[in-house]
Amino acid sequence: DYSAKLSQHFRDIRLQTKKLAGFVLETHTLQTLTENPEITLFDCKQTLSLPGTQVQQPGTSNDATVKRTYAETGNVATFLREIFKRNSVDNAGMTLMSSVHYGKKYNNAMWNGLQMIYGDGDRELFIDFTMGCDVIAHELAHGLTQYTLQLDYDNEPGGLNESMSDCFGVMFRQWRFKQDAASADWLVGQDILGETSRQRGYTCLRDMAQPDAKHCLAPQPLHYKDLKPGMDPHYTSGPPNLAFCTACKQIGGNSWDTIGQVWYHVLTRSGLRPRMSMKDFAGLSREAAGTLFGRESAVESAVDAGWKKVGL
Ligand code: ASN
Ligand code: ZN
Repeated sequence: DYSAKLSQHFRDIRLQTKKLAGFVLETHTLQTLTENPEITLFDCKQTLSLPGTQVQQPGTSNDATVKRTYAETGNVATFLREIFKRNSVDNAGMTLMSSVHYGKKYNNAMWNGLQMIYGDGDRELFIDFTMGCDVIAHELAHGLTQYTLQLDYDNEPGGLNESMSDCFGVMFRQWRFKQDAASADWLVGQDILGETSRQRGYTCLRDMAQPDAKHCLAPQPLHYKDLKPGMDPHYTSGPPNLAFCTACKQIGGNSWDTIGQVWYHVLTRSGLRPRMSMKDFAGLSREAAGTLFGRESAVESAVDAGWKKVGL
């Protein structure tokens, strides 16, 4: 059954990824990357039981949430394939599975190690979480991290894990709406705030350009030195989010063609590094920028400036 399948999955995941790494390397040049992976949709019908009832033909469903989630998940798969030459989150064509209408007025969305899960929101704090295409990409990016660095979900690796999801989430939204890094808003979760949140002056969940701003429902610290052990990963992702955003804005143009490629390189070419520190990531991204764009290139100095801004 589902929960047995899930715990088995967690037991096997590191081993699986090691095997997968070999498989992916061998087959990499054979992959045509012309097609997206299969995308499946399940309806929890306001219950907490997973995965729920599978929806046939989700692309033409009368349920706007189902239809939107199917389409947006496909767009994220296209983004991964076209921009990063990646075949689904595991780079081996894994089916992307989503459950919508999870629970009653459920105020969250998540990746549980196997699939995406979306609540409808209580309409006060949040609305339907599938309304945010950056939210959808954020959850899928947790899958991406799971099949690459496998960052733990505490302290510095946890902050990096959350930051990866915000970076790829926002990058996806910018790609989707063809926005320039220099003029984009860098808000996370701007499309999922409820009426009460808006009335109280909040405009987003997080702001990667100003992580500590008053308009953030979940404000974050700006500097690495402000991080302490035991803090929530959604809080400690502030400094790496600001580093990424600063670097992207300094270069301008398509975030996904420049700094995004650097971040992806570190994420996918550093092996399994569950305990990676922020300092490690900063060093590896400076190196990757030099490798991909040249030593003393504009991209390398932008990455350097980003990390310096947050004290790394
Ligand atoms: N929406 C949250 C996230 O994806 C759920 C969680 O706390 N893990 O980060
Ligand atoms: Zn997350």
